[in-house]
Amino acid sequence: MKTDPFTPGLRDVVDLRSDTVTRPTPEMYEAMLAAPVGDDVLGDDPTVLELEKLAARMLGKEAALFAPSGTMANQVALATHCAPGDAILIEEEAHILYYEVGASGVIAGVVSWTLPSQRGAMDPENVERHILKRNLHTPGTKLICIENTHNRAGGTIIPQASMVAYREIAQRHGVLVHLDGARIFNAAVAQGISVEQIARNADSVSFCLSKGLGSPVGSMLCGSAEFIDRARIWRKRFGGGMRQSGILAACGIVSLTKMVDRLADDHARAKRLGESLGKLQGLSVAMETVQTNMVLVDTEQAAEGVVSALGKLGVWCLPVGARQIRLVLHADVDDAKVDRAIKAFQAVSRSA
Ligand code: TLP
Repeated sequence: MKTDPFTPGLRDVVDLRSDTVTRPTPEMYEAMLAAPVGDDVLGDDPTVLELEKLAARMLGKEAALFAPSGTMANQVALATHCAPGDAILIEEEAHILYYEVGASGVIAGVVSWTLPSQRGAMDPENVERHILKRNLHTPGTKLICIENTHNRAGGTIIPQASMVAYREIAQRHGVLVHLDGARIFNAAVAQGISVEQIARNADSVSFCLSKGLGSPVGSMLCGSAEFIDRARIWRKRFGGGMRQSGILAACGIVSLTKMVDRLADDHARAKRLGESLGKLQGLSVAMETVQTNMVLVDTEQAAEGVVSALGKLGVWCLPVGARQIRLVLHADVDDAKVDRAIKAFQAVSRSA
């Protein structure tokens, strides 16, 4: 059986564009081959059911739903919790706002009330101040959205004290909390706590199997059994009901049972990479933001030019601002590739 998932010639590329780029592990290929499957829309794919049970148990929720993407899991959550015209409170650079092409307005029809943050963490007092009671004039706040770790802040962790504060505020005002926990396992591993300790502060949690956990496709939405029953209808409405999706869920089970602890390696490599790059001419790295598997590199030169020069040296990354580049560590980037990335940055910074 052929299990090399790399396009010929591209195995040696140092791909730091995202942790979404990981190829399936040999164990995932074996799991796919061996997976019993059924029809998940009809509710009888045993591998999907097993994955959903496992995810719910790990997150400390009653139930879970397998979704094709993190975007769909988030948007299904919004549509399930909210009615059109409801307000959500959300951090101003959240993925739900920045990278989901306006879906919250188009699909759930919610009004997004945005708040500033410090490294992704909104000030709880400010959150409380902005909860609106619905009246003739204003939309009512239905949901507080949190992102942990926070992507655009550089993979930063939302402090547990803030997570607890958001939950308490929500309970006081009768609103709900949705956590975009695409990288909740990075947050847990970096803090040495369980995902359940983070997830208990939210009514619903989405997380991705296809990022640091290495699956080719898939995300989970977790919450109460009643919430997941309603979310399943929304997933169907989105066209997200899949059939023999046990093939994909089999990889998700490998992700949750075998790929969690290794996230610590990505975090250590991110620190090493950030420290080395911060010393180079024309580059700087705010190391206090390097908390998990991402490094935001500030460049004196236009980021686009630096990214294209690195690309010619076989190091791929993405600009996230006019003078900022994001590097993401993951299972397909080992120590040797980190060394190659550092060398490529050295070469580019010398020639600038
Ligand atoms: N993030 C991707 C891009 O969309 C930016 C990346 O490369 O980081 N929540 C968060 C916090 C995310 O970072 C992402 C993906 C998602 C949701 C959406 O997941 P997918 O890509 O599966 O829809």
